[in-house]
Amino acid sequence: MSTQEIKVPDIGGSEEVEVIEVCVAVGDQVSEEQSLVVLESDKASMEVPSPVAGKVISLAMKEGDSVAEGSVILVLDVESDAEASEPAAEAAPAPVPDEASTVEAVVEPVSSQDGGVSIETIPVPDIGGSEEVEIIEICVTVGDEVQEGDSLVVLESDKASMEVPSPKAGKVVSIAMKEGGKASEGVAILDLEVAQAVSASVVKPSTVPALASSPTLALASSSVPKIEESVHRVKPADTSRSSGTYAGPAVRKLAREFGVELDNVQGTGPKGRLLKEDIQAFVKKALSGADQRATSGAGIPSIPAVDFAKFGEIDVKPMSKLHKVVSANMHRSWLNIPHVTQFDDADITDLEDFRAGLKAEAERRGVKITPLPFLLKACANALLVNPKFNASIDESGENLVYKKYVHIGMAVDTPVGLMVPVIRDVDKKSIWDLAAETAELAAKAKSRKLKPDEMQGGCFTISSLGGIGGNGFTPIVNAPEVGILGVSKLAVKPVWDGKTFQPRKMLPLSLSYDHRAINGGDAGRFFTYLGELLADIRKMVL
Ligand code: CAO
Repeated sequence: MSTQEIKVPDIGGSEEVEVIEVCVAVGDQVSEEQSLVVLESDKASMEVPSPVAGKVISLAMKEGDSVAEGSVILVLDVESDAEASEPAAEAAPAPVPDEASTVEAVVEPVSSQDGGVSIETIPVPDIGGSEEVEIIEICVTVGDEVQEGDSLVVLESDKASMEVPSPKAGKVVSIAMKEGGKASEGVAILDLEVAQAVSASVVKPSTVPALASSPTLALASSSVPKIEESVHRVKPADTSRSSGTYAGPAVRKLAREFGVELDNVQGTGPKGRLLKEDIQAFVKKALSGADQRATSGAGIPSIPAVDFAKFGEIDVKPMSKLHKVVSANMHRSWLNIPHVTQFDDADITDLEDFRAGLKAEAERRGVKITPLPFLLKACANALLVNPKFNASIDESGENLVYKKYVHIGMAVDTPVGLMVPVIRDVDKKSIWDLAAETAELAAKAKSRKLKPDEMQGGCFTISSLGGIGGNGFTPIVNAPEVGILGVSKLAVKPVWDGKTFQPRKMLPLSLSYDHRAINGGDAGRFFTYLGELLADIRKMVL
């Protein structure tokens, strides 16, 4: 092992500068010119690039330290890079894989041909752009045999919790994560010993003998961890990123001057990088009051703390991350949106007869057909006819965005909290398709297998408590949508037909809407039209 101390270079005469960011961690493989730390003096911020490639074996500074020219930043093992680059020379250069297939390309050349098996590092796949998500559960232990599709870990981001399935079958040889830690796309989860046949298709036959005779492979056969570390390892994230945000020093400095949290700003530069303009726009919006986060709840007196234990036995349990996110979203929607809720009963007697008549075919097709697919279809139809409901107010608060697609969210009650998967292009799908898709998405939500993109892009939401009970409720609009339909439990009620009371199957509906985007007349028309469609579903095909 040959080591090299990397020191703070000439920093333009500044005596003491502050370390504002350490861009690498022990174990990272860094390339030449990759930023190691960000320093900041009174006059400037600067990134210190690595003069050589190598592996970080120790760090000599931490954020907040005051350092000067010549201070040791870190120690690099400069040989480990050479080891790594040998087999990697054959690999596709994929710094941070975007997809599982890319990951295979990174893993490809390091398959050890030992005893007909290879060791493969399984990285965190695309998790919808979330960074630094919490590892809430490790589902396997070393020695476990896993099948393709078996859950390896459960991750929980601000938006969702998700299980990461194994892309292939194999035996767990080591686990690189621990519960409570953080993970991002591309970070190693664990190492799998997989049958050689699996990798045979990705390792070029000509590559294998060459590797087998190389000194590096000799090491691989006797020391698997060394090999995976030097070759399987996924390159660390962009060095200008900390806490999930890409930004250069000048942008960070500007943000600090304004007291702006970088994580709250949406980057518009390449790869979502934050630009000075993004910080300026954020500050401008906050000052003008257009940023809802800055104004929500202002002036609302807080609820006083109560010592509940004074009144009897209690049990305090932390809310799941999902619960906290849902709770914050509800609060934000409730505070920001002037809600109005209208109520009506839809006569679905004929729809219910029709649905009952589909029972045999539903059984044949293996799907359960509840009123929900009909409600989705009727809402899609009503959204197309009443485009004000298929719109959002944009972030400036000055424009309405009308959507030409009809994606509808469906509230699903799960053991860990409320989730809202989104069914795309509802207007283009058949009742059978919708029945199958709602069942599939509800099952995925309940087993925490929804992907973040399956919960995005909704135009309108249906919250159906019909299977549970109740005769009415006031749903909260799922911002930035402007409408939500609450569905309660069907009841047979006497309805006057002009001569006599008839027993009719009446479905209690409640429609909440954002009164900034929709006025009562719009809502009345939407609701009446929806009721007519449900009363006579033949109208949906007109
Ligand atoms: N009135 C009477 N019965 C109804 C009904 C209604 N409005 N809607 C559904 N049902 C019946 C179904 O036909 C089914 O009957 P069978 O078991 O006899 O076939 C039963 O109730 C259960 O239906 P389901 O709930 O399994 O299926 P669904 O398609 O109606 O709903 C889903 C699916 C995912 C929306 C539902 O399971 C769910 O999670 N609902 C809760 C949504 C929620 O929490 N909303 C509140 C959000 S705000 O906190």
